[in-house]
Amino acid sequence: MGGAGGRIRVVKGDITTLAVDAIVNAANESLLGGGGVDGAIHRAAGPGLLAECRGLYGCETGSAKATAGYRLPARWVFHAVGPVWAGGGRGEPGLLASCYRSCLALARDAGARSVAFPAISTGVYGYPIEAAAGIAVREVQGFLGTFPVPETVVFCCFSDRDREIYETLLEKTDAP
Ligand code: AR6
Repeated sequence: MGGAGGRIRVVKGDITTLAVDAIVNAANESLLGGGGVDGAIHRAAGPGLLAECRGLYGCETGSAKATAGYRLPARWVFHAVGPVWAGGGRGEPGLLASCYRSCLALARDAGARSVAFPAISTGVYGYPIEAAAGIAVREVQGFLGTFPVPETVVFCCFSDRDREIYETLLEKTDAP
């Protein structure tokens, strides 16, 4: 679905199956695994991923660190730590935006041409999906408008409802 000159797509499915250069993980500060998309990525990538993560010594909320993809189709995993939703008054929007920018900068610096994002913070961490998707779309469009790499970004949604929210946002922000 359109956006930033056709460089943004929305899909519904399991991010671990996507044949993109990099997938983003919605991790926690320990970077040592968990549930949700984090659990799925570690299961699909195999034990090499956890071993590499142990050497990263965690990651601050609002930032991201890169590893290899191991058994995943993706060459890299960018482990982003989104904020826990606490009502919106504790800097959550800025921290979430910073996650997206950090991952996009990792993609640019690694030369990752395609990157897929899950809806960071909107599961266990409780960030309302409409607000989180708005931040995701704004940050990705801003970055793609500034840098040629990554060439394409995929928003990988886990439900039809989430997919519709992203598609509606992208239709609204599409250039006429
Ligand atoms: N592919 C794509 N999206 C997925 C998948 C998948 N395989 N599985 C879940 N989602 P969450 P968070 C969606 O809870 O809110 C972990 O324990 C899910 O439906 O995975 O950032 C970490 O270790 C939701 O839309 O991440 C942290 O402790 C989105 O991914 C904590 O959860 C994010 O949900 C992070 O919480």
